[in-house]
Amino acid sequence: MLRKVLIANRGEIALRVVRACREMGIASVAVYSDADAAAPHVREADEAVHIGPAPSSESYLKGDNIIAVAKRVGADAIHPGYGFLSEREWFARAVRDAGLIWIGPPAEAIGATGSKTAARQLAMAHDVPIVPGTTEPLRDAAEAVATAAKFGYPVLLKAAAGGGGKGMRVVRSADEIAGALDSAKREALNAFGDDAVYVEKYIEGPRHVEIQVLADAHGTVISLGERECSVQRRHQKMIEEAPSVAVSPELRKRMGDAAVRFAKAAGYVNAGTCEFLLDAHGEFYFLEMNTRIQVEHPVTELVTGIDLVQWQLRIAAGEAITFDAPTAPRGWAIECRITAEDPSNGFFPSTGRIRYLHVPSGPGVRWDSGVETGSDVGLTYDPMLAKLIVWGEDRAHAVARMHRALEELVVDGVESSREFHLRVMEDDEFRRGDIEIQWLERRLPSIVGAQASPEQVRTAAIAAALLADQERRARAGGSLAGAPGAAVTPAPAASAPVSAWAERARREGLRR
Ligand code: MV4
Repeated sequence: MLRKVLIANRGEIALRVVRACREMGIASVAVYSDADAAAPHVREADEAVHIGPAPSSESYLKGDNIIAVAKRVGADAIHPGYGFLSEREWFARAVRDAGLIWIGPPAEAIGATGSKTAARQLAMAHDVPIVPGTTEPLRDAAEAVATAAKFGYPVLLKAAAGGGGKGMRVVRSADEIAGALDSAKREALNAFGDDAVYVEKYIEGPRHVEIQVLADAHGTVISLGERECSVQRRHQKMIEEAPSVAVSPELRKRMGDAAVRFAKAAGYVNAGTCEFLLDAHGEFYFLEMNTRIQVEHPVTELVTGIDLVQWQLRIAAGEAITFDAPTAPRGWAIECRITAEDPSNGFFPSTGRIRYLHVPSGPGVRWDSGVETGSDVGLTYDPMLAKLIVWGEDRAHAVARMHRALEELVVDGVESSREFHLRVMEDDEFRRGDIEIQWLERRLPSIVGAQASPEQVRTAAIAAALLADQERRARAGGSLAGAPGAAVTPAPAASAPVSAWAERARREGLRR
């Protein structure tokens, strides 16, 4: 077994790994930037090492330094979490070359799945269905026009090195194709340093359904079933669940078998996820493999009873998978990503100190978070404050439980997505499971514009009256201002600097 694990990450996932280590009697080592000196993941780990200033390029992304720290503290393995260095082939290789155990797939498997065109070829060769289209980059616009004609409009131009929707263009007719190809290539070159673009048939209104796999180093690969991740906005998932209302036991078996075939073909070891589109006719298409533990892994843990992070550690240590793949999910799990964003203001990032945090609890509730009362929320890292995850006997029970848990949650000091998530739990279409990847964008106006509750109207009226009173007192000067020296409250500054948008845009590509 492993003795000491260095966690090359921060926030909730770092804490998640600390917890897995502690339950297994493995020592944990946190690393932290200036911004995270007081963070819970640092306090909870057995040891913590400062690795640099706040920007991740100078701390959490400095792979060579992190490896040096691991050697110095006598760690025998590195867990990368998600984001940051987790899917960098060079880092997985460097960790191994340094004589350390990499808690993730072999560098070769990251390489084999990294390019979309290569992954499509691998899928095709192993009977894993892919979206109709090419598996080679386009040479020029003429070839794009000819290919699109073959598959029929609309088509989607995609960056071969792509991810997160960058370098992607929907094309609905031949006269749009040359312009779309140019801009897709430019965007791909900018984002990935590679302008290769290929063509797929555009699937309208699919669901995003992914399969969790677990593979050991002895050739055993199992599927742990699906997660439904369709509730997303601009490629950021907001709500995930397991199982999916759209997946029957028979479809689960076929998708699971396809994911296992792909993982085997890629030489995959450890926890990984195969992403699929599932169309309205029940046809599924492999998109890509995510070669890391994912943000949404807890919903799978709750319906399978399997601790995925502990199995990541066991598999990295060479242990074999000793149990059979679960035949069916047990009950229903839903995860809400609670972010420091203001949904009523275009999800504008919110910053400040968390003055008070009340964490939901009670039956079937799990809270995975890297913040607490007193934490400062800035723009340097991802805006996710916490994952609120619930388990219920069935979907309706899980939705009711999530609603109850969200009502218990108090986040004071920064704006949060709590209200937004409450309104989604109340939404008729969501409650029917009637969702697909464009659902949230389409439904957002009615969700964020939802009628305020009588309680909210009352609170707002009281707040307005208090403010008006305060302003009257301020205008009247000292004589009306109550206690001597009572501060004249200045007009609140714009809630966040405009540069928050630039910061967000910069970060968008890093977030998963
Ligand atoms: C697609 C698609 C429709 N048709 N491919 C977006 C990111 C990348 N991972 C794949 N993506 C898509 N590929 C075809 N042929 C629609 C999307 C897509 C999407 C997929 C999963 C989750 C959210 C999405 C949001 C917009 C578009």
